Amino acid sequence: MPAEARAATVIGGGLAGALLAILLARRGWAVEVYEQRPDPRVHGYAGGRSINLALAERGLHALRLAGADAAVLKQAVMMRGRFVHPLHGTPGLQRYGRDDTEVIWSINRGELNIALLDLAESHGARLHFGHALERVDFEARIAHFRTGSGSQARPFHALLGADGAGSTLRAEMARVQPLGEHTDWLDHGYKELEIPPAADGGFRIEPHALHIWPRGQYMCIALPNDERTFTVTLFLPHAGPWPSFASVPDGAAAEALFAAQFPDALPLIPRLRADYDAHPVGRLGTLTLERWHLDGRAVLLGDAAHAMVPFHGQGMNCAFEDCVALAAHMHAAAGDCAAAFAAFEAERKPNAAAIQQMALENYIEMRDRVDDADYLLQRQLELALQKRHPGRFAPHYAMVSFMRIPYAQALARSELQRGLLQQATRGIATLAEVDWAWLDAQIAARLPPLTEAEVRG
Ligand code: FAD
Ligand code: E1W
Repeated sequence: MPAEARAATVIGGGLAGALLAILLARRGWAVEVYEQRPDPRVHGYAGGRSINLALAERGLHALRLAGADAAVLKQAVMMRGRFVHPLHGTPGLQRYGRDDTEVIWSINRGELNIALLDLAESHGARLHFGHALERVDFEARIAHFRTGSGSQARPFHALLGADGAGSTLRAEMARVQPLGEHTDWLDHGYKELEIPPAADGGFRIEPHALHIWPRGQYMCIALPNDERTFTVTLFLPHAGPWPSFASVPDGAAAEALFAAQFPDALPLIPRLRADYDAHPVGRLGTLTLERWHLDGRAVLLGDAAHAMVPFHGQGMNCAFEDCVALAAHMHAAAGDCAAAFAAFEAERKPNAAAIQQMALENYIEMRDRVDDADYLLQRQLELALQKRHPGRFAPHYAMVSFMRIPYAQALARSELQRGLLQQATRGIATLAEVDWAWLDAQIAARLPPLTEAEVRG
């Protein structure tokens, strides 16, 4: 194919943009990356706060394909399960998987981004920091960037939009052709706080877990950082009766909320007042588009195409799966970007919609159900059924976090399984009372075996 056909301009040097640049540059593509922020390797990462993310098998697999897994895992903290802190009752660890091969990883967003940018550059991608996309002339194929020293015009062959939930490229594409865009804002937002190390320099609570304080209509979570701190995220409704961000307007009110509802967490967060006052309330929502691309000229991926609520910890993982799929389609289409983008959209749109739905459903689960007896019994039953029907029954969490079965198939199987789990546990208190004959017959009849491809992708 002609050399200019194997050229791509990536908008956004965040998580998806940097990974996509690696995957294309490694295959010999000429890749330019334009990122609005300054180089985080020189200027530090946005704000300097430690923000972490959960990396699961889908994201880790993409990092392996990019040769980035070792560099990333070096700085990761293993999380074996969710550590639930009920208001009354005993806190404890609920394992995510069967053993330490089924775990997820807490990684620092800034360090991850820097590792990916370094690798992209080492494979020949050219990075342009301090370049914010502001206008695109799709007729002339020229993109205009705002820089510290005025506006810059750059010709392009194809634009790959990894510029996040507030994507400027998306807005520019929509001026040429409506994308069928819709955002469903969640009526809850979030605020980030921090648990510093203990006096002896160690972790203040169990390091190898994702901590959850479920409180029915709202919750707190904490993920470990390798510097022995935890990033705490408080999720509350924006408005309405206490507690909401409207009714907890400042640090003093937040301290009262924690004293009443998160009494074990309060002494762990010494800078609660100041951080609550200083940090913004983040907004959360689900973004859907009918179209992800403008023929062969531009395509969107990651949050720019399908931002989701964070409650399954899959936004980045899904964005990384997008990168692998898009790079593969672009390479296979031998320069026909319109065909590649159409094939990418067809493959990924149903899967993005599925994880968006599962992420919304998981908020209710996390804030309201993880400390219920019937929830725990259903999780036990899932593990028992996985043993009884290996290759056929996989727990919901395992399909999303430890397997690479397409999200849409994971969702379909989970919905069917949920019905069985509910029916099988109705009115009983222990697994000894389960009607195994009925359940085995249902599973044999209704759940087709998982294929190797569904498990490995
Ligand atoms: P981003 O990471 O947002 O990157 C976009 C990049 O584009 C940025 O660098 C930005 O500066 C740049 N940019 C923006 N506009 C322009 C422009 N005009 N010109 C040039 N550059 C531009 N996901 C997980 O998998 N696990 C988790 O545990 C998890 N936890 C989360 C917790 C919270 C509270 C939230 C809000 C999200 C969480 N996510 C998680 C989701 C995850 O953060 C996103 O899905 C992921 O960052 C998407 O990557 P992206 O590259 O598409 O976008
Ligand atoms: C994970 C922000 C965030 C990130 C996550 C998760 C959750 C709750 C949240 C989902 C989960 C890792 N989850 N945890 N336990 N059960 N489901 O797995 O990333 Cl709120």
